[in-house]
Amino acid sequence: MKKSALQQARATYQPKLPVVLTGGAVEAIAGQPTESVANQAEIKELFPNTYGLPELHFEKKQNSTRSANLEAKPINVGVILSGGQAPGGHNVISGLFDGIKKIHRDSRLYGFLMGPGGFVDHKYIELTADYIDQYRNTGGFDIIGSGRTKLETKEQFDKGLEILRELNISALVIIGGDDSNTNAAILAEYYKAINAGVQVIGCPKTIDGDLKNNVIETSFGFDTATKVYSEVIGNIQRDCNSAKKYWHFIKLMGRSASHIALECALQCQPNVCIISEEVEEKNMTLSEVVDSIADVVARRAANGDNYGIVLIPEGLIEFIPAVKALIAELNDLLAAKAADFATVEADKQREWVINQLSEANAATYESLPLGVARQLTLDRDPHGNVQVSLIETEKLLSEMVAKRLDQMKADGKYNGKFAAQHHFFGYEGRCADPSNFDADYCYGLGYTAANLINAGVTGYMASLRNLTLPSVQWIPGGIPVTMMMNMERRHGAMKPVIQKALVKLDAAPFKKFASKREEWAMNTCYTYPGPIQYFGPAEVCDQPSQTLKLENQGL
Ligand code: FBP
Repeated sequence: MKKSALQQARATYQPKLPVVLTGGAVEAIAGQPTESVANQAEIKELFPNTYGLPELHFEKKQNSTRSANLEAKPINVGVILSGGQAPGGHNVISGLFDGIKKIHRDSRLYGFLMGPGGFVDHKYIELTADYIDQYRNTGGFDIIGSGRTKLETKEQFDKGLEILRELNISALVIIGGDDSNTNAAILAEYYKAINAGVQVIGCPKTIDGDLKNNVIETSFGFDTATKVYSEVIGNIQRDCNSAKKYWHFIKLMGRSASHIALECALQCQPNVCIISEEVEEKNMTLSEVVDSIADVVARRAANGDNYGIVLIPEGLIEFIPAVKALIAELNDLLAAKAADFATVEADKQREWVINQLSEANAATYESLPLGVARQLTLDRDPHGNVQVSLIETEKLLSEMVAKRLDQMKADGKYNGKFAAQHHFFGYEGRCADPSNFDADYCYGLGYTAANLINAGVTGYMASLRNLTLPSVQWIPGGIPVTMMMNMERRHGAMKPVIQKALVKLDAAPFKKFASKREEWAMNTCYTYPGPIQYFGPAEVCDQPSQTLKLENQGL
């Protein structure tokens, strides 16, 4: 395989491990027993074997001797990449590999191919040192591939156990987002209940940044993806400020939460950034969102500025309260009547849906542009989510803004020119070579997962804390997954799931944005973050995201 000059240079990068994990053996120190974030009684009943476990952190083993290490036994470990790609997955796997090899040089690592499906179908490869070396510090999940098969049934768990037994695997590491880690916890509980002798450990992955809480500071991939988007947004801002003739409507990935849009806004200072969580909190309608953008366009036009930048989170549509209520009813309806719906001819589906819905939701459904309404009834992903990345919200909003401006012009309230360009940034950020932050974070997560396995625990997520300090000072540990869970409605029934972290309107990142947005709307205050730098001074190369800095260190 031909390698670019950067690939070759990057291959030699040695991720910086927390100092605790370097040198001799470590021991897991247990904190207090934990409780789930909500619905404690229900979660406890569903997870009798893995509920209430203590948080763990690692410390260097006192008086660790070489003979203690010699007592260690080789461990065979399986690893799965689950869900959407996120920069750094390859480093989790290389950290895991190096970690289990350090525990015992005869330990072996097997990668299940194309996500959880490979586990169920017994498709795997052994990950050897030579193979892993080709992937160190690279983006992508192509080392073993990823997939969105949902691991949820007893049959799948039992089928997976067959291959684990065949390969003598005693621990499985699932690298995934909130849904995949929820399933990892269910699998851990099941294997523990049947005494299968298999530990299950999760790792927090998703560019969306919505798998985080008091104990998991961020998911990996968010840092790199937002840096890639911010580079390109910055470039568009410069183009925009040079030609001064377009309004750019930029949709950014993030299926549900608006963390990506908010982070890019903090990095780039655009004229408008919509935050879905605020739209929901203020109970805004779609037309009020449009009005808010048209208002900025008109006020800038009054100053002679017929150009600007609007950032739109891809999950927006689901946060407009009326649309949210509609989607909730559609989810239940399509789950309950999937067979009936499948028999309805394509041109009759709209009418069928309208007839089944309650009056209020039917009215919302009818008011949506045809393409958007149709998208809401199409197949969910295997976790039951509407595939919002397929809804062209950036075009929908700019068309509605153009109409609104026409009205305003007719009313004498706007006298400018409006020409729009549309962009969607999502996939281009998911497989970038990990930033130094993500390279270190991911390698450390994999290494921590190896130590959790060595500590004999199950139902834990690998964690690194103190992430705004230099990576050598990060604190490795493990968090019981049940601690992050609550009950939510999925596919028409209440299920235990990891609570998704949405943008908090009372937290520092949003407050900083809110305090600046009027200035950014009217003045042109664009910043240009430029491309990710892999080599050079730490203040350029090793900076964590603005979100993390603001969350950990405040305004
Ligand atoms: P994960 O939650 O699995 O990490 O995926 C997040 C994401 O990148 C979203 O931002 C986006 O909406 C979705 O995946 C796209 O999914 P797909 O890759 O299946 O098109």
